[in-house]
Amino acid sequence: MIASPATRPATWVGAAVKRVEDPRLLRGRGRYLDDLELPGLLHAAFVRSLHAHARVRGVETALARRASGVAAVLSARDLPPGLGALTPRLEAPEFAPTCWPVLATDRVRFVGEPVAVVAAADPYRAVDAGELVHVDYEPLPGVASVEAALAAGAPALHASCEGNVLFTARHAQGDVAGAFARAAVVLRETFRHGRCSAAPIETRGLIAAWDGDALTVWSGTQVPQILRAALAAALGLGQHRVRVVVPDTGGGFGQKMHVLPEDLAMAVLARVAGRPVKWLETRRENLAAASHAREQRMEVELAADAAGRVLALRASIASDAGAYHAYPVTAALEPLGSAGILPGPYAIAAYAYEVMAVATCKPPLGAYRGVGMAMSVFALERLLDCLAERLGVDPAEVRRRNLIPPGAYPFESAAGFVYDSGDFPEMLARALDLGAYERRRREQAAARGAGRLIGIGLSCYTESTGGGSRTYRRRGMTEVPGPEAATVRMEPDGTVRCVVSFPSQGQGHATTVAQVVADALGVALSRIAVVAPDTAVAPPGSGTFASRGAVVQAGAVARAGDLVRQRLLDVAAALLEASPADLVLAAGRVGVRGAPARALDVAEVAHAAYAPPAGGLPPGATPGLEATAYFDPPGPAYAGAVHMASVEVDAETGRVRVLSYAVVEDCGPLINPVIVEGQVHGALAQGIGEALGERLVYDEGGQLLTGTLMDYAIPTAAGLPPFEVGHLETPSPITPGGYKGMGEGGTVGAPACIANAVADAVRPIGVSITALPILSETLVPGERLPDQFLEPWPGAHAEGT
Ligand code: MCN
Ligand code: SMO
Repeated sequence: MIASPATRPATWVGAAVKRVEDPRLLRGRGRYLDDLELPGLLHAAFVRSLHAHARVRGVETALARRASGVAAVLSARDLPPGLGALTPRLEAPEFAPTCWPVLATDRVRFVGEPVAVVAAADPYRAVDAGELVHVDYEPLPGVASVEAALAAGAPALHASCEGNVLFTARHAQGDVAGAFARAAVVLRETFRHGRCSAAPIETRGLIAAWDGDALTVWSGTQVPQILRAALAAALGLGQHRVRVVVPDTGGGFGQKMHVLPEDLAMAVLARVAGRPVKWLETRRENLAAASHAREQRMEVELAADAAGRVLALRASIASDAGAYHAYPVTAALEPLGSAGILPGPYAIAAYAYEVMAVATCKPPLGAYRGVGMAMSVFALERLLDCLAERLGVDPAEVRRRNLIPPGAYPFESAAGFVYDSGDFPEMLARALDLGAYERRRREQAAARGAGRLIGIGLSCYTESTGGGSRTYRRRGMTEVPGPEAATVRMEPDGTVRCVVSFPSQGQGHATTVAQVVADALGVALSRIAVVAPDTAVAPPGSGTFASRGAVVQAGAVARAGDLVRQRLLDVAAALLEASPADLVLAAGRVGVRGAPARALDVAEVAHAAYAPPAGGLPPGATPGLEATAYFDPPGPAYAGAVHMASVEVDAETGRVRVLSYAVVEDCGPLINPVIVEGQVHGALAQGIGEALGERLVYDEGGQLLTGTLMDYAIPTAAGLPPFEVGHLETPSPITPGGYKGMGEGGTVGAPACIANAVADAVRPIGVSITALPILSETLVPGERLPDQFLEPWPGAHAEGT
């Protein structure tokens, strides 16, 4: 049942409250970046590299400067001499930094890299003038793939990194060699994942405006404080002179947690133009030049005993990381994330991995929902199905034999991570039940008899969520702070304003934050406004990523709420002539326990807190009802889920139709079940898209062939099955309220689940699945299969500039 915000459930946390942001957003009254207007606003367009790899011999901007309506044109030589470049760091022994200039200086390393930028009176004139910028390129041999980048004699992309290797790391735990020596079954497979894009519906963009020496930017960033710090550092300004305002945002999905060269270039452009400037990425720019995700090769070996118990894993992982480290996550993010989570929710004693991030002439890999994890869940869950087949046991049974028993937590994985909580055997049982596994297996057998290719897939995963400073320092990340913060103020009329350090890109924080505050202050949701982050008023934090919102809400927001509650009770105690310990605060009223007549509306108490009564405030109390609290999430807390899907593959065309999808997830207690289910649905849609269609394809010249949403196939609601979602709540013992994150979960588990279902469907016709996305043409035997992954492009790109 959905409660309307006007009626108060027993507690707000846990109630299936409708999202308070939706009436505004669904009626088209949201204010996104492109809705913002400023007096004298100019519009920017970037001139981008046409080449995958080239020397830049010169950039001629004179013609563009003279074009109609043009206010400013910048190339690298017009940038202030001291302007910093983007050089994210990682404190790790085998990390080679890259320096990504704000506008290309002497070299470009991928198609789409920013070379110059124009500010003009409208976006069309900006683009037209951009075409008048002449860039003199000397094409160089490109580096199209990990194989090409590592080959002897490959062109070196950065002087700072030998052999194009940006990062390596390795780990070994337990008796890996012994386990492989005594194993009854050893499986080996190489899995691949293509490139994909977070493809938020609202592309990236930014407005920059100067007032004297102070810069304000509006951006749908996930990380306002990190963006502010990067702008301040690059421009040599104090952080107090840089303000980042986050308007309504139409999705980020990880892509908006990066600071990219355009962000810095815009600040300089507005300064030079002497007027505010807006830049909004086109879809083509977003697909071609914003961060990409996933592209990886993973070789995995699995050792198991005769009963199908996995004894050990060995993995070798190579990410095709693109041309530069993305700020602030670096190219270590994807391969290290994959390696760390590979053992999943299974009791596997021994594990060794080596990882590598390799520079190629493509946009940098960055964060995308399910980062790192989606790939390793795909690899391990595919191998478990292969193990089941080899031993002739049911795939569900193989998982049952390996899942961590609920009594074994805290459990140290063979990757060295401590999982805090979970009950995967129970989750598996519930998912099989919810997805009607037994019945669907019977139906599958009957359908196969009739020649239909029906398959059932499972995936189980555990997911690292809610990290704080310890998590990021352990990984060597220096630019991600860790803590979050919230300021809660009860206004003189008893309404509440809450400002948080972490923005929402669609996760519904205005609702879930308000639910937490409502419980702390005993007032209805309708009295609470959660204000979008603006670094001028929001306390410093880190940002929204790594599914840390729920953990942080319970930490920072509830703490600030409790501090205000304490002040409120102190003032009420003075007014009611009672001890604070004898007061009850609920349903917007403060009363004396056992004396129902002696009660005040919180508005009366709040008024007194700001306009002290004749008798004054209680001794020691100061006016006002406001508190700021900081919270460093203790995480990671390990959430998880079990997915079950059934699919049908068309034997003639290879087209895959997803017939059913069931998920049982565990993010601890739910703050808001409506929001959690919405998050699961959205994440599943992205995961299914990742499995079945989304693929950035490059040609031999390093040109992107899939630069529109006609070619880059994101899923639509019409192509998706109904989703059934169940919950198991094993509270985390390490987070406030026991919450664990879940915003990425569906995307972590869906590619593997769909891959297993498709593999199960096409097994009778001898097709195996080892690569994502799964292309229909690879499912039809006898067809010549297209090369799913790039061959290195041969050399200098012949086309003129
Ligand atoms: N929640 C809850 N109870 C829990 C756990 C979560 O009610 N036990 C709620 C939270 O309060 C929050 C939502 O579910 O409103 C997601 O919470 P959480 O898992 O903590 O994730 P974050 O809020 O930190 O959001 C980040 C996460 C990530 S990393 C990506 S990527 C992603 C995602 O959220 N990007 C999104 N979901 C997205 N959804 C939308 N619409 N747009 C994006 O860009
Ligand atoms: S990819 Mo999510 O922003 O961690």
